[in-house]
Amino acid sequence: MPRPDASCSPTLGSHIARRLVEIGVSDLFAVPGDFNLVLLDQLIYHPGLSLVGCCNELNAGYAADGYARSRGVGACAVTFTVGGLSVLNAIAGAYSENLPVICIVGGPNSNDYGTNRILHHTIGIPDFSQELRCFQAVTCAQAVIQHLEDAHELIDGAISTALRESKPVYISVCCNLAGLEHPTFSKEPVPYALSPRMSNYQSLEAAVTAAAEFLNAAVKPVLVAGNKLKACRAVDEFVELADACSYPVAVMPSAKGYFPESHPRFIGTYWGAVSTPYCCEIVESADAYLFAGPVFNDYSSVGYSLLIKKEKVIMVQSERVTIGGRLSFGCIVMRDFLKALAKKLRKNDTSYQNFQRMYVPEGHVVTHGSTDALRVNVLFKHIQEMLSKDSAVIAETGDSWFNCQKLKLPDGCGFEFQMQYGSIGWSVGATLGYAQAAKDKRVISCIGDGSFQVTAQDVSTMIRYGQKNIIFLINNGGYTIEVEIHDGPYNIIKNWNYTGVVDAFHNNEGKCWTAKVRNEKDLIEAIAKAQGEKKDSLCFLECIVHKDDTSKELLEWGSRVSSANS
Ligand code: TPP
Repeated sequence: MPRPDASCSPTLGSHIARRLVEIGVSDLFAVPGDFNLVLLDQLIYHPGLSLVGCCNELNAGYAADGYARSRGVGACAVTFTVGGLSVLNAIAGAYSENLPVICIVGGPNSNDYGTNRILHHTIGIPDFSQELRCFQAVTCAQAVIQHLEDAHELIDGAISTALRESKPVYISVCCNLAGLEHPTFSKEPVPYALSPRMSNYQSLEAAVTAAAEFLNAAVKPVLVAGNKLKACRAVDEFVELADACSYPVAVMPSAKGYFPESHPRFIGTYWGAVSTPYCCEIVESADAYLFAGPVFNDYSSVGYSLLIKKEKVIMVQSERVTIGGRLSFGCIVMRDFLKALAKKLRKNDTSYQNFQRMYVPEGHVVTHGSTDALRVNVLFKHIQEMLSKDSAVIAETGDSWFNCQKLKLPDGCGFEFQMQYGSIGWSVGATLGYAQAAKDKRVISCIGDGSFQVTAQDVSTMIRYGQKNIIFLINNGGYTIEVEIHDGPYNIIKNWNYTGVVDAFHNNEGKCWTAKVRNEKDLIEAIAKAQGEKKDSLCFLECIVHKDDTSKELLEWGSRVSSANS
């Protein structure tokens, strides 16, 4: 395959590559197709950009999502319509999770636009806009590059919108243009900068004064972190605020990992009836609470059963602050607000002292003999012991949500799950992408058997690229989370020989080790091996548990979500 010549002037494709590298992308998750081949040549010619070839586009999209969670931005490249519609679900997930993912599609020849030709890979009608129309619903900006003259502007516009909005964008590049030069893709580095978001000063001052008055008058105030904190780049400012006011601090489930769990005032996850013990009581009995970047959906609100009163709440959203359900201030950047508020709050220890006075028992997992059938809580007790600043946990939709939520994260340990979108199979691609971005961490993924069956293939990509993730495949024989919401015969799945599947992917190329774990003894041995002799291999541990072995939180949550659905 001829590569572009180094002496060549930059092309449309190499301009995109340069921009990706400038914003922090060094791995591109891709599946080739005839509409994107020349584009891929141009992209991977850049020495700073490596191609990670995926088994399918859905996983390439999930990988870009996982990558963006660690690096702040991710990218994938697919081919027209067959690739585009396959990656769509992952891009919708990235939208729901506020992740800037640059989705690049190799599109039709620019000379075919405006004709009534019928192209392959379409549904057989002379309309090339079908893919674009689908992406309009799940991206914050779309650029269809049909001319070289405006390509520079459209590409830069789309990429900067993705970063500003923290949402995915769609860039379609006509296949005949990808390798062409244009003076705007100049060789000289043209600085690429984003204009920062700014608060309206008067609005900010008024909001901070009103919020400080509200909180300083409270006896038992608390702070709660929501999942938009990260997309709003306000995680550090939230911690600063917590240090300044000394209130107890909780996180909503999707914000786990955004606040140091070793912090003396951390009280756990606020998730209504399935919160960390005593956390719900502390939050809901407070006389004032500040939520920073929350999303209250049916899942995070446990079927809309939270007891939050709007008169008591300060709601801080990305550009708006609402106090007590009556005062609402716009044009305020969350980060600016939290930073300014930290300077105005008086320290208030009462609320935290109340919490400390309560007896908060540490749960102790009962072990039942090391050769008895493995129990889920025994499994997670051992996963807990594996965690350090050098690990990151990826939790798939299912009972893993609840079991992983209860893990105590050491400082620096990553934690990711896809709670807003909850598309099963996400974690396989996300693990691939996260591990590619965070080479300093060993990724520990907890994946149910049902979810794994959706996207399993890309474990082979992890092996191909030398990743050393540890995957706990939890084989409980079915869709247990669905069982707890509403049961039926459809929740039972075909049992696979999961280690056999991964051994087949391995095929003696690369480093991979698999084991079946049936009891605590097997588990202890397998973890020791994964962390010792096999520390440089991808380790896949199929943990076989009883089909009804679930967390108590799933039982509670399932019945509440189920009644909200009926
Ligand atoms: N299809 C997609 C793409 N996403 C979904 N969330 C669902 C269907 C519905 N769904 C949610 S969880 C789930 C299903 C089918 C089952 C997950 O089962 P498993 O991965 O085995 O985890 P477990 O509940 O057993 O812990």
